[in-house]
Amino acid sequence: LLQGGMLYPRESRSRERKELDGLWSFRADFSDNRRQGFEQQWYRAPLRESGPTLDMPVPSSFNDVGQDGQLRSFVGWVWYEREITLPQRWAEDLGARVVLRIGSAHYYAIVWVNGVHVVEHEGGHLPFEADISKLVQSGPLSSCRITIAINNTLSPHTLPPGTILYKTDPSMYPKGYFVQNTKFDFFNYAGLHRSVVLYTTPTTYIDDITVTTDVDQDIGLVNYQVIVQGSDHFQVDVSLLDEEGKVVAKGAGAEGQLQVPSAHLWWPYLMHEHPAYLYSLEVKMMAQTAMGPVSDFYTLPVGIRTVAVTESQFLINGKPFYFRGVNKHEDADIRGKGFDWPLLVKDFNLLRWLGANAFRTSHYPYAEEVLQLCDRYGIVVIDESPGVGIALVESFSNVSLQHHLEVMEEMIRRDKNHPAVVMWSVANEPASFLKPAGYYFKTLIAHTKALDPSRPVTFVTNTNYEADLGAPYVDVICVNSYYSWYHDYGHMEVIQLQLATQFENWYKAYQKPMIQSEYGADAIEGFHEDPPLMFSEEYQKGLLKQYHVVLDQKRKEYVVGELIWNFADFMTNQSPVRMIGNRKGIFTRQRQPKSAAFLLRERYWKLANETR
Ligand code: BDP
Repeated sequence: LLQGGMLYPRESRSRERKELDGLWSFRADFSDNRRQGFEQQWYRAPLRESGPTLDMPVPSSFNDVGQDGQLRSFVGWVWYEREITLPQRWAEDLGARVVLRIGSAHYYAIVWVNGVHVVEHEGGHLPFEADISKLVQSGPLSSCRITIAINNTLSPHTLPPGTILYKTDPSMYPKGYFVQNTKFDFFNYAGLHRSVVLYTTPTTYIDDITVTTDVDQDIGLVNYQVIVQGSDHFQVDVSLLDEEGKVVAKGAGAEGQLQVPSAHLWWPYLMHEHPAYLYSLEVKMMAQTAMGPVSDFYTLPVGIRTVAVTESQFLINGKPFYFRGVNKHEDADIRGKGFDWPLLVKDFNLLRWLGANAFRTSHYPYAEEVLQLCDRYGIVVIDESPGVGIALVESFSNVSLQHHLEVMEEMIRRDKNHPAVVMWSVANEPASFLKPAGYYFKTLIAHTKALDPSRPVTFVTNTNYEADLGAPYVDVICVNSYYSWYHDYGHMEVIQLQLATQFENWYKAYQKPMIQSEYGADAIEGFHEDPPLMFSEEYQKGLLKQYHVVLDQKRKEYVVGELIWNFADFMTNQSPVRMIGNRKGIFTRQRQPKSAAFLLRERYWKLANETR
């Protein structure tokens, strides 16, 4: 199991935070073996001394900010560097712990500080950190140089998996020619996608907090556990504050249960007149150390709610919940997968305009700031791992499974305290009909449940119900289907029959609640054809309407949600079926509505009003 917590870096009376967003120095290693940077030790001296550098914004993907097609499709190591000046007090205060935290580096990262190797991390969507106190406190320097080498290569054992294909026919390809192949449908953007921050804590500090909640009559129960590092002799006090700042419960000790009479529950958007109620858990740690008394403070938002699954329902606070939602991507013009506040706020405004109450983080964990806004707005989340495109037998091997188990540990460690997260999705459209898939999903789902017994677990399937070897282990059946798009093209008249059959077959086999976790059609904004033709706005709308007829029948029985594919158009690899990306968005990539957005808006508000 993973060591240590991964609390979101927040300021407090005992903690400071410094963001390293902005321009970094950058170089892609175009040498034949892509290893020149290591051979010449580019981390030993400022990057500009080993050759020319580019200015690279952070956070951002590196692919789309330049005019160089070679860099856009680069596969291999890229180097980022930033020199910073630390506050003198950080360097002088031996009671301070200085931590470097990288929100996301896609895919494999190696980090040096002042030329000293401090940490490596595999996986592009989850944070990692290094305690760099010794390095910044050892010299006369109050400046430090951070070097991050990042490799975007995907192999059968990475998550998501990929393969490097060498093309060896000398009559067709130059010597050493290779391409990166993947089985997933989005562009493999890379770089520093989220903020890099430095933060401080005392040397004895709150390392992790875990909160789970329950409800007994009208009493909210908040179970908490605090992990402290740095000393065995400490005291922990916690207080729970309501939205007015009034203390409603207090506790002492590193573990316990707080009781909140007449608790305000955390409800999804439009399900209650005061949705998304958040308390604040103020944690205070006091320790006696060789250097004297030390205290640390951390405040965690807490939503009190319950989640449960029956044979045919998904319950939040005991009430049937219907996912009126979307699938998203972290994707936009120029910045690629780089975190961007204006984009994020726009997306949430669009979600609420739609009347949506949920989304799935297809197909990887999103930035923590996204989940924080979901907590605040009551947008329910199916939190998905980067297990997308698991298609080759090799990707079901023990090596791959081991890594997937670790990714679930990292993901749950980061996201466990968000009330908005109501279910884990361990994968999307794996080849779950392959023989090793049974053992793979049995182990993966059991591990996920052991890490977090409080939430249901699923994976999203497009395998036939009779062939799926992973489905027996999920709590909710999530099915993707593209009737009248990837087959029976142009024949919307078959959708109702095929969709009804899909639901009935699965339900008969498993008696578990079901979610239509993807459906949709490509439409190029401004293309109009009536009668509808594929790729027109009318076809996208028409196809959705056919799905809705059946969803309206089955949601009275056991269908508990629908998630459109996709919220917005997004970039993919180039291929003859992709016209500058995937166009199944109901919004364009620039977040302007297509006709289907208005259709969905009408539907979601109608559904919201029925269940309010
Ligand atoms: C599904 C995938 C999704 C794709 C979508 C599509 O889960 O990632 O983008 O189909 O083809 O198979 O549009």
